[in-house]
Amino acid sequence: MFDGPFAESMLFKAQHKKLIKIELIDLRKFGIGPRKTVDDTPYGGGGGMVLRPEPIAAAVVQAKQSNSAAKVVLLAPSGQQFVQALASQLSRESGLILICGRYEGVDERVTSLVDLELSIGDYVLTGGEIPAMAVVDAVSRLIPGVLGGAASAEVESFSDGHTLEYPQYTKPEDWNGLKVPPVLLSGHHAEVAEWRQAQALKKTASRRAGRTSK
Ligand code: 21W
Repeated sequence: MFDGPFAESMLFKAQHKKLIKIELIDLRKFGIGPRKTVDDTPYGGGGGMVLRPEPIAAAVVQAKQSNSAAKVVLLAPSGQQFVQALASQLSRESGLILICGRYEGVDERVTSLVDLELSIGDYVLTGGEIPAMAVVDAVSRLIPGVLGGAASAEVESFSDGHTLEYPQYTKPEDWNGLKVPPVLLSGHHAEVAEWRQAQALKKTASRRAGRTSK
């Protein structure tokens, strides 16, 4: 599941430049018994399977051998919502150990190994893998050198994650009668900057104020 996204341009280049290092650990390797069991039915009944604590604990021990200072993060639907400010904090850590739950979740005692529980939003996914990829992507792009020049400038001006982006335009100037705002063609940098700021604030107010239309 991780091979595709992590082999894609930005993260691939970042790994190649040794700005980030991604190691994958398959829990099955720490499975119990000849069947390499990693999950079982929940005590007290109910449906589904729950990940046992021992394989996860053994995997965390192995992961800590690469970096004993790494923060242990459990991706869980009940976790704290992952927002830009957290991405920024995590980008300053020396390493992260991301635990992805599957099935119906993980044994609660796993939380004794965990520094932080994160959710990427209030919707139900089938596992923590996609959330883990989202965390890796959002955190990696904040590590100096991961993004190219123009994009890293954008990181700085929108790092709060609260103000939405201003609208962007490229060629053609007139597309089916829809025209590029003249200020953007004017060459007046200060006016462009002012317009963008105003547009960003307008968009933020209309889209993040709980309205259903603009
Ligand atoms: C979905 C795990 C549902 C557990 C009684 C008590 C990680 C996720 C996930 C998943 C349950 C994130 C239960 C946003 C997500 C994740 C798989 C519910 C069943 N029954 N962020 N508990 N959305 N999802 N547990 O789904 O692991 S971060």
